[in-house]
Amino acid sequence: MSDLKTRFLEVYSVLKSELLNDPAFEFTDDSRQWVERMLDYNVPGGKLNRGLSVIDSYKLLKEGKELSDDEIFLSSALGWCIEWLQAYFLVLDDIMDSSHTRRGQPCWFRLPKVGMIAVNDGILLRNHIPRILKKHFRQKPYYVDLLDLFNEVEFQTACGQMIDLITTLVGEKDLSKYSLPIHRRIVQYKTAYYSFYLPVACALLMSGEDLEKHLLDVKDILIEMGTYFQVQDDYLDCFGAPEVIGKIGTDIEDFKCSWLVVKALELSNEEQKKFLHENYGKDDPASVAKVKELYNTLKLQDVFAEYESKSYDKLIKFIEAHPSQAVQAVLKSFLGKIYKRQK
Ligand code: DMA
Ligand code: MG
Ligand code: MG
Ligand code: MG
Repeated sequence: MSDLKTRFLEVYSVLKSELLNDPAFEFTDDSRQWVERMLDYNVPGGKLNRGLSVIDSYKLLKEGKELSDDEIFLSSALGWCIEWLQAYFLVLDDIMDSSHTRRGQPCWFRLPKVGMIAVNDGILLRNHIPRILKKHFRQKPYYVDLLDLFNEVEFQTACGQMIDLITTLVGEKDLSKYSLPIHRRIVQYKTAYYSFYLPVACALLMSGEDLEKHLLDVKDILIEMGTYFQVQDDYLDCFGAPEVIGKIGTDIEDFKCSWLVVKALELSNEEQKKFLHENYGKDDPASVAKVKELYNTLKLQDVFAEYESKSYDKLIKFIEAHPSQAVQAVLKSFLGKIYKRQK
């Protein structure tokens, strides 16, 4: 494990222990154990790309200068706030998407002892973020901007989840309304802001930069990258190996406006469209298998491979047009981490 990742994980233990000793609540042994188990189960088990990229980005913005212990701690703490935000959204997303597994284990709400307590656990995870920020950033000149940033991005993500969910409302299942612009709008809000814009914005705030001034030209690139990232997620939902991505796909059963179904609709003849209308969004394995069969007939794996390499070229051009070398380095390192990802 890289040194930075080890340090990052140490910061998790510090933050967790502070939250478990929060003086605003009189913990009993039971309640402390519950929160500890809930955090360990839901917060640190992912790829940690979003969290680690705050430290990476901050380092690149400092143009390679060695970071002090304090700077490493603070950028890690911000990284963890993003991981906490992600854990909060995922705990609730898995309930709403009726998912079974996440990160190679049953979804939190699937544990018999947890069930719908997971809803409140999601709220708790969300409430931990301002507590971490208050403890470590209250005295910083950028504290208000930081709170505002997390609030804005949380709102955007929740709106993205809303449009993802209302697009699939039972009783209004109509595939013909699915299109690339609708898909784009959903993924921009539900994924791109919190996964791509937020880490870089955190690093910029920590470097004392004015967000308004700096982000205008980077934001579009980050949103574009986030869109590409969610298209990969949609692709892996169907074509990824569950043991590698750590989750079993549910997009077909859930009637999701996934990139794959949008592409399938674009490429289908009338007969295939009818077939798709008949089988998409049904919670039975035979219908799901039929949809996957059609995806194969339409060679969606090749269509995706082409999309992937085109997006990469487009993003690289976009990035290289940016005036700052430090910002270019941040963006390229980000892109390098997700290009052709298998999980
Ligand atoms: C999830 O989209 C978005 C958020 C904000 C959690 P998704 O349901 O496609 O994610 P996953 O495939 O990980 O369940
Ligand atoms: Mg989901
Ligand atoms: Mg979802
Ligand atoms: Mg998905």
